[in-house]
Amino acid sequence: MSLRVKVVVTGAAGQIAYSLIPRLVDGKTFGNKIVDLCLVEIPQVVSKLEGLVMELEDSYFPHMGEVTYTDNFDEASQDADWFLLVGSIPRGIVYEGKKIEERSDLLKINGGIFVNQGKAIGENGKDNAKILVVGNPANTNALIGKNAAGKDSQLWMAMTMLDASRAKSVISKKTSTNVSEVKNMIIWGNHSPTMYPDVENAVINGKSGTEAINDMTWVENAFLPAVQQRGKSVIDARGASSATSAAKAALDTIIACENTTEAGDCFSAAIASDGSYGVPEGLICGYPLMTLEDGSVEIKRDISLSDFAKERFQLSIDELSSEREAVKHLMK
Ligand code: NAX
Repeated sequence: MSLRVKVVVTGAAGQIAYSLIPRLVDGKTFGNKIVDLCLVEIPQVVSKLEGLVMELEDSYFPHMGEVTYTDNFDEASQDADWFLLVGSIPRGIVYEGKKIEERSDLLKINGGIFVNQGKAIGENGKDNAKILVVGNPANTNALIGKNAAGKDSQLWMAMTMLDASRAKSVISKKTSTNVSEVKNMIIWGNHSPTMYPDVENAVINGKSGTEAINDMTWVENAFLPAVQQRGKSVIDARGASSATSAAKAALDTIIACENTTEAGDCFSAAIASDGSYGVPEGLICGYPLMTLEDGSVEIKRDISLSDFAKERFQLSIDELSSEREAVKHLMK
């Protein structure tokens, strides 16, 4: 196994990245490996990264290798093992004279970015590179990027770990358990308010979620809205979107991919459907995943869904299909 890992982070001057980047080199996320960082920003702000690099140097990180920054993604992507695609144009900003409010506008603008980044990753990234898309709309950005990369040996994921961690937190409060006792927490579908966090298949203190919670009224009226709308609640309270929790979720996704998943557990991320659970092939859909001993990441296939769960999951699948339709001009 290689003792060095090269990680590319886009959106490196943004708020998630500020919390994320130092923890990539703290010796916990990648264990003993030396981590080379390549930080990417748009030309308008790339010079700010000089300050971040100074802070990294000043922070005493024995596992930190070479650190570079650039606005040239092609250059950054050379031989990289991991890509954390955090950068994207957020909703609410004025872009080329127009305020970006609609998800469809967001899809259009960010879609273009992910075509170019995907192409570069396919051409220059390692054959077994792993790509985690954080920038929204994450699932469809990953779909566009994966399509442009055209290399099936690379693993494209969209982040749903934050949704899973939020769900674990709500369940732990309801059942007075530590968050670490909530396992097999699955987020089905899209990283959007249609996602379906699955209480029934969670394992809480060793018991099935259905048995431990035994209150579908609470699931429907309290739990689902709390998890699905948590991003908005954070924005309302903080005046800015989730940053430190999003960074932690990205780190947890890397750790989940780098280590074998324990029996009876799974982790959440969205990957390309192979038709599993009735999802149209190719959609980047939230699934229960496992990392096997050989390091490959697989969909866990033995989960059964109640009629209630199937109905909710279908809403998210339909949304993913309509997003794919909206960006089909960006796909080969
Ligand atoms: P910020 O606006 O603080 O930072 C984004 C950074 O990306 C900016 O510095 C911008 O210059 C840069 N950028 C834009 N286009 C780029 C490109 N083509 N190449 C490189 N850099 C580029 O946003 P932040 O709060 O850090 O959030 C980043 C993204 O994460 C947003 O799209 C946000 O919606 C998304 N989120 C996703 C979450 C998830 O669970 N998947 C949760 C948190 C967050 O909402």
